[in-house]
Amino acid sequence: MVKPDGVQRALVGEVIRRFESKGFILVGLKMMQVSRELAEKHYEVHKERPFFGSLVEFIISAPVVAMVWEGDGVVSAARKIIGATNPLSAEPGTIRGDYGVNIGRNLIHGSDALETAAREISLWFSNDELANWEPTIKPWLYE
Ligand code: DAT
Ligand code: MG
Repeated sequence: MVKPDGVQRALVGEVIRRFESKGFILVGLKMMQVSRELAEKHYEVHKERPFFGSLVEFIISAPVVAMVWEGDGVVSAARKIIGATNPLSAEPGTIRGDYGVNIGRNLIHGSDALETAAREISLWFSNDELANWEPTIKPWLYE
């Protein structure tokens, strides 16, 4: 999910480009203004953390772009493409490493495990918002 700062900074295309050119397959995409309820549910694991309140306020402060990507190892690969939570520690070449400086403005969210991804996809998307398709170039990406 491209967070409000990524959308405001016109980095949506850059984020999509990185995942597309890696070889992952886009199956869901929407811009949305997140409700407080969805933001709180999404970040439920962090509800006791001191930053929870400001994190929720930030996520609902402006539109985000939610996406679902498919492909071999996509969850762990996406975390690597995204980079460390704190952009100052994130390696150059990662999204956060290249574009961010502040942990509260780290541009993008990525699911951290398969089970989390399943939970988050069902939280953010209905089934009819997800495309079931195979790019014709798939044999050139996957053996
Ligand atoms: P990630 O987004 O890399 O999965 P996380 O799940 O630990 O990181 O935290 C969720 C978000 O909360 C993170 O993207 C930014 C914010 N956050 C995390 N730790 C923070 C901290 N110490 N201070 C302020 N915001 C923090
Ligand atoms: Mg996380």
